[in-house]
Amino acid sequence: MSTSIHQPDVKITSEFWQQYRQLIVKEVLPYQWSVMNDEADVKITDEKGGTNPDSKNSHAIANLKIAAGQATGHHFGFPFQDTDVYKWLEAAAYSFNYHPDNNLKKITDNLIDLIASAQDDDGYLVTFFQIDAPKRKFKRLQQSHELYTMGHYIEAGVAYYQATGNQKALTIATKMADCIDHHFGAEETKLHAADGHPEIELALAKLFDVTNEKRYLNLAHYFLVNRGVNPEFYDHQLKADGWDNDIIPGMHGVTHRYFQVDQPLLTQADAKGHAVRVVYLCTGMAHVARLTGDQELFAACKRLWNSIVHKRMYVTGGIGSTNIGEAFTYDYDLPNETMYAETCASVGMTFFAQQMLQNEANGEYGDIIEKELFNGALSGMSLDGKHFFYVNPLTADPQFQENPSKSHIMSRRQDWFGCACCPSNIARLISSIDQYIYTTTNATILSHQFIANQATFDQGIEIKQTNNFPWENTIHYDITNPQHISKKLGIRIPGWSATTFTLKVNGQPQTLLVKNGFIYLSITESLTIDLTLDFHIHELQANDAVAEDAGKVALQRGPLVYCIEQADNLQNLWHYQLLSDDQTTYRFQPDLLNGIGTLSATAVVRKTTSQAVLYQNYQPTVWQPTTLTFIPYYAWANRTDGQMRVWINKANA
Ligand code: FUB
Ligand code: ZN
Repeated sequence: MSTSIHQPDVKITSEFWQQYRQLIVKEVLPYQWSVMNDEADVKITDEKGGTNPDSKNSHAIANLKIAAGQATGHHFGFPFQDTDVYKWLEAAAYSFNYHPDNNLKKITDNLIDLIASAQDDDGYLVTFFQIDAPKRKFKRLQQSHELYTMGHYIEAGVAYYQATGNQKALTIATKMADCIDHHFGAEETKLHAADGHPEIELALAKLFDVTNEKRYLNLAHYFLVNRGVNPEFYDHQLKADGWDNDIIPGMHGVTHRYFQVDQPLLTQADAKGHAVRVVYLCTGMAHVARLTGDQELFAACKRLWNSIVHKRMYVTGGIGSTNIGEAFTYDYDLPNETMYAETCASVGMTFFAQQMLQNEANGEYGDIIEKELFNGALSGMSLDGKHFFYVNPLTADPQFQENPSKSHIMSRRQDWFGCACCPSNIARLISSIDQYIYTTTNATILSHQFIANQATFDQGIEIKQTNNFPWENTIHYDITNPQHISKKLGIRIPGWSATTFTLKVNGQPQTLLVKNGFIYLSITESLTIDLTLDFHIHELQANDAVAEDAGKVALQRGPLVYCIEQADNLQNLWHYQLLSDDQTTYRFQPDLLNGIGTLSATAVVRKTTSQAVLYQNYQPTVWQPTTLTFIPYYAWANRTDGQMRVWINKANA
């Protein structure tokens, strides 16, 4: 069995990410805390379009106070409302690693006390059931989110304990895990199933990492290998609890496939059902596979990885092709107007990729971390840190609000959601980004993200990485290894730069073979490395099987996928067409959208006729020359409301 991976101490120096990490501590955390305490003047939006019935309050902290006996009343919100608080707490914990803050720490210490008071003596803590349905605990696992909710606390508790040493935070987590272990497992007297929403698996693996308590790892393993073995389990429970006596209205009718229980997880070939569930499940599975050495589990991870990344992922890293069930559909079905691409799904995909990389050195996992960090996940939050996307579309139009099958695609980020899973998820990812740059084993350090930093590893090895990524393509490393420890450094050569890069070691040009997406160098002696990546503007086309993108291209420079917005391009965006031999230039604009690199492309725009009729006889199109301005996808919807597109018509494409 392999032991847990020792994380280096990483200080982020990247200007791009420092801006975001300061935003987390200055705006995001205070804002989200005030929302969860019902102190912010916000509009709460239904993530599917429309308005939440209680459009002012989250009640997430109020629910904990009621469960703790510090207030009275009923539970409000989804049965997993507590998780908003836990993910926020986890984000705050990570922020202490780079921005210690006594005032925030008082708040979070008090929050730990509140959570401890809300926890039942046996370790159970899900405020919905404690307050309003104590007799139904663990009786409706298909939709109860009980293990999902406690799993999120366990993640937060581990992070908080690691950041602050607060023992109580960890004890709450171990009591929860003990409670779950008491009720679930292979023994006759226990429940033989896991939560409808995976999460507990990855949480128990993290808890094992910090406690070394084997029961937690065994339980996580049990949940994984047992998933889908008895698909009828949920149906039996639903019948016993009252078939349509739903906690989440209508959920009893949802298919097994949605929950990834229609067949044993270990035999599932395609990513199916609810996208966030799949990637949380895979994150736990990859972590447990590494910890246990279970190759069957790892093979299942790889199958699902390939299904997602090679057949079911948007060019931005978004996943989930339909809003019905927030789900995967079928291979190459990547509609741009009715898609989902939930922020949580991109965040979860980053978790999955990180775990895969800890199993094996393959640059593709690093490529996906990068794709999500700079595109699909990052677009979930506005530049002011107070507005969030639930859905991250590739085509948007304010008019979609008038069409119920598209109204989930918003062209403005929202203050908050009735189901507010995404805001704190993106917060915890950004505040922990230092954990996504290196992966270490005894013999090798993998440097897989080009996020400028200073890192200290075991035995005094230090790596200083300087760059102006994602805007500039030169990456400089200063490596010191004072004890001459025998070590290799693997540097990821991104897929978008695979054929064109140059490398110098101590100023001398080198030619190294790329092995599974990495080049390897010995760093037993201190040295400098200069890597220059390919920052040509790539025009990407989708696989022929993607009907939606036929005749279109998407632009990418370095890790950034670009889009066009009406703020820069005034006509309806479907009227633009890139020339077959378009010339595209790049310019950094320090005063635009906190400083971004824009692209200008030679294009044509359709000369529209003022048609009085809906249809008329065909007339050849008259094209007028124009320039199309592109901005990085993550920065869209931060100016005036309007249309946005990633895939652009291309002449002769
Ligand atoms: O079910 C809990 C969370 O709510 C999911 O992870 C999100 O997709 C949203 O459905
Ligand atoms: Zn979400």
